[in-house]
Amino acid sequence: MRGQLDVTHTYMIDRIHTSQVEADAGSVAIAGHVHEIRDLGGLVFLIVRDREGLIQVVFKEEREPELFEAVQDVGSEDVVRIVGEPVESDQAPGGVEIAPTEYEVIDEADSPLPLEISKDVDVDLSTRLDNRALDLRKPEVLSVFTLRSELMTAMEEWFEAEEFVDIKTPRISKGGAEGGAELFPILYYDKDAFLSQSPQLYKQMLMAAGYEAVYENGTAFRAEDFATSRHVSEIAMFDVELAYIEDHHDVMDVQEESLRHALRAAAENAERELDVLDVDLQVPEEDFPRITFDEALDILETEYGHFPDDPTDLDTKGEKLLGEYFEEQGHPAFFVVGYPDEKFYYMQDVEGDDVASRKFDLIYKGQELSSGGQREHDVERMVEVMEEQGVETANFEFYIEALSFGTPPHGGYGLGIDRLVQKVAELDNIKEAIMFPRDPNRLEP
Ligand code: AMO
Repeated sequence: MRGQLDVTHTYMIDRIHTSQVEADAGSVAIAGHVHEIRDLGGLVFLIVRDREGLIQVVFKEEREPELFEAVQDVGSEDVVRIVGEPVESDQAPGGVEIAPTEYEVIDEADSPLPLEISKDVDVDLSTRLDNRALDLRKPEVLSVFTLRSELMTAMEEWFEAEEFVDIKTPRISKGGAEGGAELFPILYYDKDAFLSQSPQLYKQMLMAAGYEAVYENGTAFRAEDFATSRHVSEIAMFDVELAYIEDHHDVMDVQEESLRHALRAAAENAERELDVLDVDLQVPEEDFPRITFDEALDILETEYGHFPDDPTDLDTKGEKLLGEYFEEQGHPAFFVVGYPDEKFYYMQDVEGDDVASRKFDLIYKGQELSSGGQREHDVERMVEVMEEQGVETANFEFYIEALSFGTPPHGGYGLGIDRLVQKVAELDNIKEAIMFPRDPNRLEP
């Protein structure tokens, strides 16, 4: 963790965190949820949980009869505050236990609990998500989100240090850049509108406007009808755009360095979380390999006899196999560059290029994490591509116009944060990386 949340302000309930409790340091106050209760006759062990961990409190009938009597009514997940003397104990988690001198139940929890918090019982993901507010209490789930917070803080830190401007683009739009079928329609007063699929058009308009380098830590909505472990309907997207680039390699450099910085920060500052999650996070210190799309197809064919169904894209299996191929060579992350038949905003068919487009994907641990590339800043050329592709230019007039008043060469990418967290925390399903995920069948909690 980035340091302890300071819970000792005078206006807060008097307590310290469980992780700050030291044996023989004099009386302390702690507060948290009752994680576990063990009743051994004349002895009651309470394991109390706060954001920083667990601590054992031992109530002895002989030693503190009144508190012992009071604790008989305690229930799992009650919120309690305990004052007492920390003493060394080999059997206690963390090697310290508290002998209580004060005990107070701040709030009682209803019982029975619909979901076990402390016991490692195998519950399917759907039940966990139905009871997400309770599921989020589990130390291993909390660790996912403190790790996520660490990654995002470090990511933003990198872009701030590099003087990128933090932007916010609209979540409500008249159309989308990524494909009509994936738009969520909404009623906007008396007009039809959509939830934003991506800040794509806006970040490019900001390049035309001279903002030079921007990032947006935002949300994107995709109405894909999926049932996979890597798709959700509401995604956390980290978008980046920068101008005056030579080519798409400058964009990949930014992505590579910022991701390495975030992973390093997680490895250093989220040690406890990684430990709880049993993850050995290896930071890819070497340059990420950059292979062309054709080279990717070659590897799949010669090494695995695999041919993606769509010859212009890599399929899930193809990404996974390429992931294994590069992982064996010590590269968990690599770029695939030059996808054919790309969206109109990517620069394509450039004379002298050995690739069909300047579009790349970043693949990390066998899964696509981001798409990006150099954009077409020559508006006439872009409109030609739009027409070739049958894109209705009338829907993009504000964008075409914005780019027609002088636009520097630029490029960028969109990084799927939920997928990043899924891969770093080694979670089976992307939904485990999201506090309250949305999919075609889930609108609550
Ligand atoms: P793209 O559509 O590839 O590119 O999205 C970028 C990244 O966002 C994540 N992502 C998703 N994650 C979970 N569930 C989904 N349904 C989902 N859809 C996308 C992925 C993906 O790599 N405008 C371009 C980016 C750019 O060129 O700047 C775009 O949105 O990790």
